[in-house]
Amino acid sequence: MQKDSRIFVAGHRGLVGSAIVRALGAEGHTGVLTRTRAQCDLTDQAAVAALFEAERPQYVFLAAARVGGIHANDVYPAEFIRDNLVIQTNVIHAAWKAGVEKLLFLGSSCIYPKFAPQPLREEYLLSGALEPTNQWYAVAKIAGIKMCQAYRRQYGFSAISLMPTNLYGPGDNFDAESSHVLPALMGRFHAAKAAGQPEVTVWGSGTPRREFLHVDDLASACLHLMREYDAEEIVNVGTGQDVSIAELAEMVAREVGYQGRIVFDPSRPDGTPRKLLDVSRLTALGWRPRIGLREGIAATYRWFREQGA
Ligand code: GFB
Repeated sequence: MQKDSRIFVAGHRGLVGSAIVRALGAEGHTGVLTRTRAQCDLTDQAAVAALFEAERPQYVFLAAARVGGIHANDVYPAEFIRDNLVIQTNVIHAAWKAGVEKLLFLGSSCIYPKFAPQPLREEYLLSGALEPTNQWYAVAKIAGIKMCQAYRRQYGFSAISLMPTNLYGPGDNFDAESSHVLPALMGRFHAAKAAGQPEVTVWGSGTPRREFLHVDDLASACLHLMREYDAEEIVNVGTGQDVSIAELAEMVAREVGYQGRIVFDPSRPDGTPRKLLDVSRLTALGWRPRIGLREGIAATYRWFREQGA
């Protein structure tokens, strides 16, 4: 990527896309191209084809997706499978047809089998059954990986796929029901502190373990691999360290300054017991995360309060 390359970031208003745009800007890229949904609906095949024909981007970061936490995945299965399949199919195909030099597709650590050995190595893909709550999203993401590999094999298209672990950071969705755990708990502890509530409920048993990566680190990994990596194998992107949900809740409560009780609601699903990525392939490619979880939570809470919460 040259500083003046034409670079399309699909999904630039989301957590990941906005971080990629920030990272490109910070590195002095002047040819960043974005479109809001009103300007180009990525589920509209003809609109996507027309955009690529008109703008002829050279590089594409495919960060547009329907995403959400465990509850949203579970209650909107049709939207999660349909929107993701359609968006990624439209963008990957149009990018290849319009002669894009390289495309980076973002998957998710939930593509791995629910009970795969830990840490999760890239070759565990399709070696077992998926976690039921997010199988719809996972199947769509797996189709995206396979599409990138198929277009590389048949057409020589430089499409690479990264599998990020659970992400968080500025620009996240803090809605109580549809969000991921970290912003959900941040919002809940913040509101409970303000209201003087004696206890806060955390979904599930608190025992599942998750690995959290700050989205600015993910964006840095995306830029690095767009420059340095060009092969069909998927690449995990994470920190290689995880915490239990109970530990995460303690960390978030401490940062927010909430001193009440933390209680667990076992009627809510736990999801996958553990999702820790093996990041040796990424490390061998010369990239490491920089933002620790404690520091990242503090920065995200500062951003959250700046939004007027
Ligand atoms: O963040 P989360 O929804 O992602 O949930 P997943 C992680 C864990 O936190 C689960 C627990 O064990 C939840 O039960 N948890 C506790 C909570 N309190 C809360 C809460 O208030 N909100 C939420 N959301 N969780 C998603 C997938 O799974 O991860 C997606 O469904 C995607 O497809 C994403 O892959 C990265 O890691 O369980």
